[in-house]
Amino acid sequence: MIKTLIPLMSSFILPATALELPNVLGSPPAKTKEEWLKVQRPATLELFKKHVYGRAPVGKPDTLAFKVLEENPKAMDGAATLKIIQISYSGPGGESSFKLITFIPNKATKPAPGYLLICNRGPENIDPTRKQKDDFWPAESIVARGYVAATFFNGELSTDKDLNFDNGAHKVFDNYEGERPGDAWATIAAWAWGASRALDYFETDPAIDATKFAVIGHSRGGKTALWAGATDERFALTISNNSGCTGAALARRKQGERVARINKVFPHWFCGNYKNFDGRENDLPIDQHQLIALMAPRAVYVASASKDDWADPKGEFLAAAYAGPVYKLFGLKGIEAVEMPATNQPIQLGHIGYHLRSGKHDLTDYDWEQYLNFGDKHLK
Ligand code: GTR
Repeated sequence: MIKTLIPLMSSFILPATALELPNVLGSPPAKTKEEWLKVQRPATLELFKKHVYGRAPVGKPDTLAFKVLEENPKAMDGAATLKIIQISYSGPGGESSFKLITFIPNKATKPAPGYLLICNRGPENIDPTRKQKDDFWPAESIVARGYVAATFFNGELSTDKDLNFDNGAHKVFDNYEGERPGDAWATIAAWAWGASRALDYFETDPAIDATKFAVIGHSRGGKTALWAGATDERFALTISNNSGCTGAALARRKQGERVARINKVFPHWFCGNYKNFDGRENDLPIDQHQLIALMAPRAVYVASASKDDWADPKGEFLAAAYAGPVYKLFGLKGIEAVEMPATNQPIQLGHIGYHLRSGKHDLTDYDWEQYLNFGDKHLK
């Protein structure tokens, strides 16, 4: 593996402690966007499948079906139409389904763009009746800005503690002879698969513009959003909120949560092969700046919180910055800086956005405000 000392952009100033990272442009480095798309992007994605997130056994299944469970054209005091869709699928292991909650702005005069939140918190955070409201999913504000507010609960695709992979999408599609392969998908990949199936639904709804959709998640949901954006090029914008280890943060910085720790406490999140890198971050064939680069030329946003050392804000920032050379191949701007911005000073110049919110590990109104501003540039 060819490693390059960063930075890779001539305009960049060397950071004080240079990390040795795999070249974001691949090996040998792509020199044109065509080379990137044809050779190095697929090769990079393959490395993440094989060593980190695992391989989904199926994309859009032939058995995928949508059923409207509830529809209310006067939700949110008339501002939105609420649709709760049951997304069901079947395969060798039987059938399963999950619920997609969708508020479509009524004032829209054309198919509306939107934000799909992968919810890793409880039902009270995504209450479709809106009796309970929470900053984690400010659906009213999203709708007021002209966007579809959509969400689903990750645990309906695969529970967040299940080590046997015996429910949801795993129960339906896992069909391995003998031992589970080291590159078999795990829960993060199953949640990301669910995000893609939600997008399949949006493609069928004439009130929704599925070509202008953001996928967003917080923490483990942020790791999932990045994987969804990497594996499904239909997502126009990918947003990682405080995703940390094996999300946006560079593994080789070895700050905050580390690979061995995440594999020990959450053995069901990543594929079996990822455990080969416990305590061996430098031997990973990829690092997380390359995951962010897989979004190019689509828009991507990474956000950190100042008191979230566990997620390594600086590692998240640098990964976003070091994805830049791939965007350059497309003639697009990235972050264009290697110094972290001050708190609450969002960088939204180009196709890679970043902010460091003051405060703790969370998804807040402040974060959403920045994501909606970024969406105004890239989704409208
Ligand atoms: C933590 C975990 C992080 C992050 C977080 C969350 O316990 O160490 O990687 O994902 O949970 O999802 O809230």
